[in-house]
Amino acid sequence: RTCAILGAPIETGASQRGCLMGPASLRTAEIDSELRALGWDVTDLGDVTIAPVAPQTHANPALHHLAETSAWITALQKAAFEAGKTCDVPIFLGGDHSMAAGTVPAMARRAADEGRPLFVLWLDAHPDMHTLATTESGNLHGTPAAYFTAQEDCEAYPALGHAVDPANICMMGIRSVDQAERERIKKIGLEVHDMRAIDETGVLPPLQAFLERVKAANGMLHLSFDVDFLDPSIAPAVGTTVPGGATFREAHLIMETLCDSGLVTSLDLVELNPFLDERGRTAVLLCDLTASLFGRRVMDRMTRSFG
Ligand code: DIR
Ligand code: MN
Ligand code: MN
Ligand code: MN
Repeated sequence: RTCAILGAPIETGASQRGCLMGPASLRTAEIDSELRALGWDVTDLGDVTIAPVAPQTHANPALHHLAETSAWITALQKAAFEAGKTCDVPIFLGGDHSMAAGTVPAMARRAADEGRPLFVLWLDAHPDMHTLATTESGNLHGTPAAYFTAQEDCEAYPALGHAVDPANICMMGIRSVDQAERERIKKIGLEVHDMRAIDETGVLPPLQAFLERVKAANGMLHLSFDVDFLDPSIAPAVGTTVPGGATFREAHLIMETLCDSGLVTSLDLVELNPFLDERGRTAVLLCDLTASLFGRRVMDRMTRSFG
């Protein structure tokens, strides 16, 4: 089976700089050779770039870097769609989470071309469900899920070709939600398994129920993995750490279960900020989690340790 790696060095959506280095850091952690060792045919497509853009104003004066982020979204919708044509499973290396406003609609288009629905598993501390009108921080990495589900007040972004049905989204690990996001989640009936729910049931029951739905619908499945899904004690290299995140084994168990399902058809690895890391440990952990998703088993190889 084949996968392609596409770097998305975008950091204009985040509150602090550094995500630009995410793709380089994941390559330094040898994400490609780890996947090749598991039998995958891996092509590295390099990094997406954008041309310089003029600033753009908006009715919400809090917004940061709207024009630049929009340019990234346009470039990524195209590049991610092209990447998806070249392989079974494209892997998008971020970059802050605003890149999902490019990759997810691209994967929705890819699924539509096959006459299949796209499902999205969103692993994150945050639902990223702000519109351009409701974000108070103005950090656009808080907006991609509202954009690709075609919520209102995202008109200043590039036109959305292929939306995702909110009924096809499952969010897990959520533990930091703003009031406007809470109201929107309720209004559209989004499936959110917050950390309290994970504490109570573990990760498997909600994950398996979701995978059953994907399978029954013959869906394609995009995994959008935000580093801050993980507990900061194991994944410090992210600008928006929130205490009480997923443990090492919860995260690996999700990846192993997804691997067994055979349902994942694309992947975002987002919000890695190597500037905040301890000796590359977060990049290495992300590579090891990706390896679990692509077939590595506990008994086959020890994961790399840091201490
Ligand atoms: C917060 C934080 N909801 C905001 N969002 C983050 O700024 O809109 N998303 N960190 O990843
Ligand atoms: Mn800024
Ligand atoms: Mn996020
Ligand atoms: Mn987050």
